[in-house]
Amino acid sequence: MYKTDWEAITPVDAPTVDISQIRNRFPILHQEVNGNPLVYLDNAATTQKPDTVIRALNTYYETDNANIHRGAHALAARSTEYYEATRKSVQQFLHAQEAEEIIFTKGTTESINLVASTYGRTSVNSGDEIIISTMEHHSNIVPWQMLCEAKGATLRVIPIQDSGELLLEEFEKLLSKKTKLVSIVHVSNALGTINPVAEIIARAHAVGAKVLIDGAQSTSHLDVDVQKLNCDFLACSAHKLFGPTGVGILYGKREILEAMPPYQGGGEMIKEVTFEKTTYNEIPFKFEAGTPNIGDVIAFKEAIQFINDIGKPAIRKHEEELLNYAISQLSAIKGFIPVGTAKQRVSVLSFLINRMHPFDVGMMLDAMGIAVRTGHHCTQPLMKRLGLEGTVRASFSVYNTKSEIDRLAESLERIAKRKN
Ligand code: C6P
Repeated sequence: MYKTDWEAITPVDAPTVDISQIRNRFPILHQEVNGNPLVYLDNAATTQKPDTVIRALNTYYETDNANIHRGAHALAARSTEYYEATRKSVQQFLHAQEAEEIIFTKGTTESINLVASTYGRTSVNSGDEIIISTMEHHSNIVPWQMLCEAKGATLRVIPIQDSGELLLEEFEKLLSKKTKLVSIVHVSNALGTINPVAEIIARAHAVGAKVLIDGAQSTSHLDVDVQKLNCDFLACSAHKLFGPTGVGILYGKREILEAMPPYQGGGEMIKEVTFEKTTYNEIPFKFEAGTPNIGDVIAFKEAIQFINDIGKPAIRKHEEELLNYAISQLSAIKGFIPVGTAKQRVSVLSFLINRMHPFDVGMMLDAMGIAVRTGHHCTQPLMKRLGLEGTVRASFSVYNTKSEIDRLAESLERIAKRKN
């Protein structure tokens, strides 16, 4: 039997968040859209940024801007110090053993592609198998398809139940000595399902496979501990963690990263270059060719600080209250059809209204000042499995309130009645 993952359990004694203090930190939330106060419920797409992140980005360009790891001047030294301080913060945030195991990329997508084109290039061969699941984001499908095509390997897919939960017995059947890698989403962006990744990792390791966790949606809601999970790789994006866009994280175990070939060639990733031969830098620099996104990485540290100041348990408790409240309020609407009803989920709610086209519902909500995402959410194979073109998705973050959910419910009630 698969255990419930430790990280999915809400700490009952978590403190209550000070919601007005938190909202005051987000300038963007205090505006009107289409004549109504903005209700931002598209947090799974990207979260808004607190004042400290915005200020840090400004301060960097006003006072510190310089290239890192090379200049012989004060600004370069300062920029390097701040950039590396963010790496240390990310290490602590993910509970990684060493800061060198944290590589900066431009997002989850690039982190997964990095593993596919480096680890994949040397470790996946003809006849090997890679396992993903039906609920993957396109970022965790296409790189593996491309790799399998290039190498003559096979992509296997774990099926799901109608509730949006993995069929774990089927996963067991897919595992074999041929399995080279299991690449699995921790939390579904389309349905909110929390997958039991600790167990999946243990089963995959038992057949000698490595495991990559797509943590794009889990790191913002759960306390993800890469050492406890024992994953080999984890990918996530700063912009879903109250940080800037254009910054991604790849965590990898030291010995695996050291054995992998570099990703891109260029400056920074080298030790010595001659026309005959180039030797490569140590990790993490081996994987960070060229001038990185310095200012945004530096500002990301403030986003982690924001999360740490509130505390993951308090965030999780608040978001669970919002999810439960939203389920109870929206379920009362005639014509509300939930999509995805997993027992373990984060504050993401996918639904349909009266079989209306999701885009039409999204446009009507927008006219009322409510921001949601509609469509296939970059999970077309999942939508196909569910027999849908897409859904309406409301995703809640720590700055959302029950009164915003009331606004959503009232608006959906009006939309549902209009079409009845
Ligand atoms: N999902 C959503 O609205 P990037 O774009 O590289 O930061 O993240 C890609 C990605 C990978 N995996 C999962 C599970 C994700 O949710 C995402 C991004 C956004 O659901 C934009 S499509």
